[in-house]
Amino acid sequence: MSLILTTYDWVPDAPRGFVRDIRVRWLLEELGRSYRVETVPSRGKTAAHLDSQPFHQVPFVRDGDLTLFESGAILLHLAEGTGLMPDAQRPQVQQWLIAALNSVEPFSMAWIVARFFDKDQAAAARRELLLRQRLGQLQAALGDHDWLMGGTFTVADLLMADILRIPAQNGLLDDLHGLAAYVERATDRPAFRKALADQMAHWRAADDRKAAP
Ligand SMILES: N[C@@H](CCC(=O)N[C@@H](CS)C(=O)NCC(=O)O)C(=O)O
Repeated sequence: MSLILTTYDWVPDAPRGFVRDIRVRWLLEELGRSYRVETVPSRGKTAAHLDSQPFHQVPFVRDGDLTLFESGAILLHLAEGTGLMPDAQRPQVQQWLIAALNSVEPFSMAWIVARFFDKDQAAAARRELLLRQRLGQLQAALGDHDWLMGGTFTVADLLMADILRIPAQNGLLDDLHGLAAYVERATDRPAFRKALADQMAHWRAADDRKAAP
């Protein structure tokens, strides 16, 4: 059965390519699962939206009778029983996926908010130091391996790499060659490229709808 992925009906330029439905699109492409996209209004948020996502955020999915929000929970659900979460490594994959969400993304988000939203240079510098420390630790943990599980790309890599995209694009991995190569390796995968192209096409179609008389 086709899965329904819900994202916003429109967003401004800056978050395009980074709205978190990209993670779900990416995994669905990796798995070769078909899906269709529905939208909720980004402005004038609705009660119906709140029924599926209690924080009025995206993404959320409907998979048969199941409605799920939180990108991490969606990824865990979809990866279950697939090669992206091999049975023998399931606890460690879950560990790394939660580390991405809980030990890396909050540091990245705190820096993003200080730098790009609050435009508070002093706070951004402090947040950047803390984020750089976390990124260095992550690179050390990755060591010489291609992926967090060693030789196998898993859903934990998908999420970790997605979280690292904004720091990478803003130069924070320039001195962390191993981690930079890791992000490049992940985002060079055809499934990521397709997911990104599809998300960008979604926003272009949204612009066209807005411009239509
Ligand atoms: N922890 C949530 C975060 C979701 C989230 O922050 N979504 C953003 C789009 S990428 C959003 O909906 N922002 C609007 C808002 O927070 O009101 C998840 O991973 O699904």
